[in-house]
Amino acid sequence: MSDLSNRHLPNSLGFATRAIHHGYDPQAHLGSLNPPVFLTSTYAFDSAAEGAARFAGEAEGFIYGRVGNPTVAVLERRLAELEGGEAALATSSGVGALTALVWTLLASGDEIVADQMLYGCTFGLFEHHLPRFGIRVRFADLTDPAGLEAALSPATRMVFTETPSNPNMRVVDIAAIAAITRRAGALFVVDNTYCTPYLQRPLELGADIVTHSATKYLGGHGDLLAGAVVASQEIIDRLRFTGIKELNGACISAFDAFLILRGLKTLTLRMDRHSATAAKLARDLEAHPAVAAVYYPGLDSHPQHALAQRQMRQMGGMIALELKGGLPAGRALMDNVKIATRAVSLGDAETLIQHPASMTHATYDPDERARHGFTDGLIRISVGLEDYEDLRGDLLGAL
Ligand code: 3LM
Repeated sequence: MSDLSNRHLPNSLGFATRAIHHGYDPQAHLGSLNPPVFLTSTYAFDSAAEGAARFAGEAEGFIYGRVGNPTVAVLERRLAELEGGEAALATSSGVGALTALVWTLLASGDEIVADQMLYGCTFGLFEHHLPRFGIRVRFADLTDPAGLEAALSPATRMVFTETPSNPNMRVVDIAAIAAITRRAGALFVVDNTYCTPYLQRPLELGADIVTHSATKYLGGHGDLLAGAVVASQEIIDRLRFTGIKELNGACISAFDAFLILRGLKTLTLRMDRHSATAAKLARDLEAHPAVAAVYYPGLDSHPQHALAQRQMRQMGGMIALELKGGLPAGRALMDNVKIATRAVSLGDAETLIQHPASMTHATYDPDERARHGFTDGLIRISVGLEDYEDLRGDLLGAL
């Protein structure tokens, strides 16, 4: 989908400049600094023949809101540019992006190899639901490339990882996994929600597809749900004209696209601040006598610290920790905080604290939690944009 307001900036320009300007020309919209929100479900055709040509892909132009919208198109151009991909598709949620992907690109008999630790509903989709459609998911430790080699089969069509993983911050070597996946003739998908393209660009490291929950840092304000896929034009066309159009219908609203474009203007500032505050808090928490372990890639104690420093611009705003008192102590910590908010989701201005085993990752039963390697006592913090000293006082005081 394209329209007249496209403005291509040379990619020699910096990330922040492109996050603010790419893909929108105010002069094509009466000088409006911000993209107009096109609140329309459908589009008028000049003639019957022209409408037919648009449907056939032979003429430019929008046809129906489920497959495209001018405001959404600005967001898609901008996300593609920032991830270094050819094209992007915005969706109604992160899960909507994932189902568009698997319904469109896979068929019964195909296999996915996924890292052993995934966001709870991604795990639920993969482990509990895809088998009903004849798609098998093999889980492997993708922090070790040998783990992938062992799990590949002739039926492997897709390799999937988050890095860092939600919730326990495992870091996967994108370039190493991409090379093996390519040799196997499969597609490598990286969920880049935790990093955003400002901190990490998987496509530049050899991944084929990037997915996002744009609900998180891309939107940045906890006021919308959205997702995105960035990939080649060929894959995005298939996702748009099959995945969203005929399979899951998970199209984003123009208003939510507008809000994400607004969020992107401050993405670099926010990520700088989330990362700087989280790095300091991770160190403070690790030094506290009540804390058994802190999982944060910026810490020397993190098993993939050196890889994270190579692969990520900064270490991001997510921290996981375990207390010496286990789950009861974790619950007490959650109940004692006054500034941090007890809530799931992440990437908001507000610091959010939650208990994965009973909340975001309750889709893993106790056996699955043990098999996939995360503990009942784990607590996750999405470090917000509040003053560091206030957060430090809140969290250490609550401990
Ligand atoms: C959460 N995560 O609190 P939506 N990929 C990743 C994610 O973290 C998420 C999605 C995809 C959380 C949501 S839990 C009930 C709340 C790495 C979401 C899915 O469909 O936009 O929520 O994205 O960890």
